Amino acid sequence: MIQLLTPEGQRVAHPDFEFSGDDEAIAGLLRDMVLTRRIDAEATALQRQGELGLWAPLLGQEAAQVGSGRALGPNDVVFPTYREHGVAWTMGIPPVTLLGLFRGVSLGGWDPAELRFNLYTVVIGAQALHATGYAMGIQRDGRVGNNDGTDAGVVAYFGDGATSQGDVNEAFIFASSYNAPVVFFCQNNQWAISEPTTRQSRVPLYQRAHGFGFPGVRVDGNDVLAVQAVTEWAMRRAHAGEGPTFIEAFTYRMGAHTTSDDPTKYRLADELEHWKLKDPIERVRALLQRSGAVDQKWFDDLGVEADDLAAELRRDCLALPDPELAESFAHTYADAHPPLAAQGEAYAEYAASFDVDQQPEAAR
Ligand SMILES: Cc1ncc(C[n+]2csc(CCOP(=O)(O)OP(=O)(O)O)c2C)c(N)n1
Repeated sequence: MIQLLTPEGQRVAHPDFEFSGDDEAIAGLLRDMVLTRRIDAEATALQRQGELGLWAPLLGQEAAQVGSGRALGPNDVVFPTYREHGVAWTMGIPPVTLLGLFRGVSLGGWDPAELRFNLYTVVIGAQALHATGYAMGIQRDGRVGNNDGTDAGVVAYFGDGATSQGDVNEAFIFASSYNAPVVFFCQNNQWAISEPTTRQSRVPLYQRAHGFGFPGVRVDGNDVLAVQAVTEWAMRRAHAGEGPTFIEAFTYRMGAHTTSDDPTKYRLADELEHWKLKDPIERVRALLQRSGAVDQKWFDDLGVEADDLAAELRRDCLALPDPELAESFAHTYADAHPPLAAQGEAYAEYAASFDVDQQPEAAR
């Protein structure tokens, strides 16, 4: 397993991978992870208070998401699953737009083309095929192997459970057959809801890639420096036209699968205690404290920034407008067509039937 920073916050060397950033870059990664965790905690609280229908917490996966997100270049395109709040943060998605989805007032809210971050995918593994098809398109557009700053790549995020899904395996075959510039980034958080990874795969997940004919690596998913270094390497391969890579980020989902799940029903408490010692944020904090790269005021300011961000998120979430259902007839298809117009009219008539002022006196 590739590691550049131990759980105790000691940097270690690896023969093939090196973190390219300086102290400032490391502090930036810590800031990203702390703010991501704060957004996640606030969203979880909002769900518990009935303000969101559901939330998929990422607690414990901050390094896997921030490290990989920060490895992406200006032309790269992301196909996420439903838990990629930290990647979304690195791509510049305003966090409140994510909450809009889970509050049920929006079907997205950001422009995937502009932000290069596609919509969340709840259908397990479907985005692996979308990502591979998109990568094949990039390749045919001549956007790989130019080595002039225009090269592009694609990242598909998914969980360990998704690797059991047909779509993901089909994506592997297409990506390998066509040498597509796609990085498959698997966050092995050990559980697919209540199903442990070990029951789904007889070999470590990264080894499966070799059977499809492309490199697979396992990185310490709680080590943000290693995740960034490994993802940069995989993106360089994609950009250079060297084909797909599979990254298994070995991590742990410290919270529930979603807010409607209770992991105490299937997981031992000891397991969680063990992983708490590998916390992705604490090891970077220890490193920066020991090296003196930042002072105590920097940490204090970050705490204030995180609380302010959470307060703003809460305020903006509660202020999100409810959608007009009638609008969905305008947004479902690119162009209008007669059956849709008829459905829209039928809906308008039905909705009006609830307006008592519109009804005759006898019917009220
Ligand atoms: C095609 C499909 N089958 C089943 C489900 C129900 N489902 C939702 S999440 C989940 C487990 C996913 O596990 P994993 O891929 O490891 O992702 P994690 O949430 O652990 O990151 C399942 C089976 C679904 N959303 N889509």
